[in-house]
Amino acid sequence: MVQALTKNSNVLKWVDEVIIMTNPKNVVWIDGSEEQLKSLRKNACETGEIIELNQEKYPGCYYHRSNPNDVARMEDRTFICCSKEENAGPTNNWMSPENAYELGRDIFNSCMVNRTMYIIPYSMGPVGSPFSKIGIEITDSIYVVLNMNIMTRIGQESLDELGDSSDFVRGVHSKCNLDENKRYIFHFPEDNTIWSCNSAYGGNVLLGKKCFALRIASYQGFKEDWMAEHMLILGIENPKGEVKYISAAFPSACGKTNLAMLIPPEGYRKKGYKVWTVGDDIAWLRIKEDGRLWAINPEAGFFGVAPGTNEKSNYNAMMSTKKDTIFTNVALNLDDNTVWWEKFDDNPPENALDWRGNPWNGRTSTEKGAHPNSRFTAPAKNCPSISPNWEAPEGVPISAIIFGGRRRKTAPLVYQSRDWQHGVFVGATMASETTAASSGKVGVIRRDPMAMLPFCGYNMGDYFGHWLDMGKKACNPPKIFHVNWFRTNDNGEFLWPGFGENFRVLEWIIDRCEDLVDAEELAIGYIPKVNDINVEGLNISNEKLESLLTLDKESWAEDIKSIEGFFGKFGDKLPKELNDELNILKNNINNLNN
Ligand code: OXD
Ligand code: MN
Repeated sequence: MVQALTKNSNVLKWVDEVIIMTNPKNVVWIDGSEEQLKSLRKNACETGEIIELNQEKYPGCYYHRSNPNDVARMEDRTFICCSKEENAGPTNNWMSPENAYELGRDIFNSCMVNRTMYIIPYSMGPVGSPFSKIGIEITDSIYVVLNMNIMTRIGQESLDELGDSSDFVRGVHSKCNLDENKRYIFHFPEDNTIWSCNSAYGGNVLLGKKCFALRIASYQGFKEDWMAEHMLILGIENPKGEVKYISAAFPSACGKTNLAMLIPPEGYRKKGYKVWTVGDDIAWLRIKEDGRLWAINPEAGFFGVAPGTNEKSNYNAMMSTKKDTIFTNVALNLDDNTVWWEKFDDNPPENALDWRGNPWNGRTSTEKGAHPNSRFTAPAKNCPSISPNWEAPEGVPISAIIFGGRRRKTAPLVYQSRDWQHGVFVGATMASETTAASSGKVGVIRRDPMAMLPFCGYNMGDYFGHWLDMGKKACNPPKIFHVNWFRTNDNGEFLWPGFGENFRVLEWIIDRCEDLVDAEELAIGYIPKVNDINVEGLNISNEKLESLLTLDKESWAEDIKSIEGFFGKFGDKLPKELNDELNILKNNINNLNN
């Protein structure tokens, strides 16, 4: 019998049940010690599960290739398994807990015979913070253990923090045999339980991340009066040394990691402005006695998309990956045993293996070297812009919430909601248009409320209600804004340069929060006066800036139709306040005269 790391009978009973179900050859409790991690890395290198990279250039870094059938989150295999279907709502796949447990038990049955089971205790959030929550993930994958070690705080400390409590999230993961037809990610919000089988891709198997910190936690927040959101958190320091914090929700692949690690334009840097990164993907928010919303980043690492990341587009992310990082599904340069991906630099390796492990020549091959969803798993503490407060147990106070999407025409560069209720409407109607690269069809709208469409663990109608409620409970809530970095002209060219220049928009947002700048009230909310966006040092014409801030009546009218269709799905679960806001918007747009 293996020595357990806890005497907590709730934990031990559950672990025993999983052992009986999966029947592993060995059981290993992960204590989080460097010694244990070292031996796991060695073991995984021996089996080929990971490859040690060039330790001079990439100390502590490893390379992993997943099965080509298993390279992304699978929304159609992801289920919310609560007792009543209506509580999962129209935007989630639902399965009854009975059916999901039965199906899961069938798949998990003896799936770890001849394998080692790893039991990973972990904390989402700094251990001991009043915001934090404990989870335990049982898995048969060393890759999962090593990634969880970067993305969360693993080991004995978390069990000590849990004590005798039964309040922990029970995660079971097995690669099984990576059978796509039996791949499921089941969430049981009523039981604090997650079961994931037949996948080894991060988003499906690092159960602390999307599964716990968003799907399960969003439901916990609904029950316990807090919020789990798909948001980055950053701090903006002005030359006086004052720091204001912003959290921002964007759909996947809209540049959250880039914004979280933004470097201000040179003119601002010279004056003493700085951006501090607190988190790049998830925020847990609570109301404190001061009536403000305070946020922590529950994660400890970045699980970032590699292609497109380079020293120009995101210097801080690149630096974060230079040590103790795991690279998944990128290209492997055989000359010096380092990594490469599209847009890494202008010098692709000629003697390489692509993400599938096939010989690949970056100069001549027409195929991509890295999978478009290839990833780096990097410790947050590596990031040069990491905030001194990123692990503050009390979190950071949020001044502004930003919602954003990828819209060609509809949304202006930035606008502010009239108040919290209107801001919730702005978040609830967030959307992104597909780009040619992602679907072959340009401009198809996917509505993605608060960027939580694939991550909300309960009925989104109730989720909107929870947002409205939190605004009523917080007497000093953040101001709510919407941004769109992706507006184009009639030739399809971007009007706004994006990246570090987005700081100019953040400055306007912070100034609005501090009542330092005026705005125009238009049909959709407050819009900057053209002269109030600082464009010093930026080569952009007034005409362009004006067109970034105009409203196009026709595309808003069309958007309203799409919102009506989307809201219709929620029936009487849609809070009345959101319909009221829709009616105000309709009226305002009708009265526009262009
Ligand atoms: C992510 C996502 O991986 O949102 O963060 O898909
Ligand atoms: Mn994300």
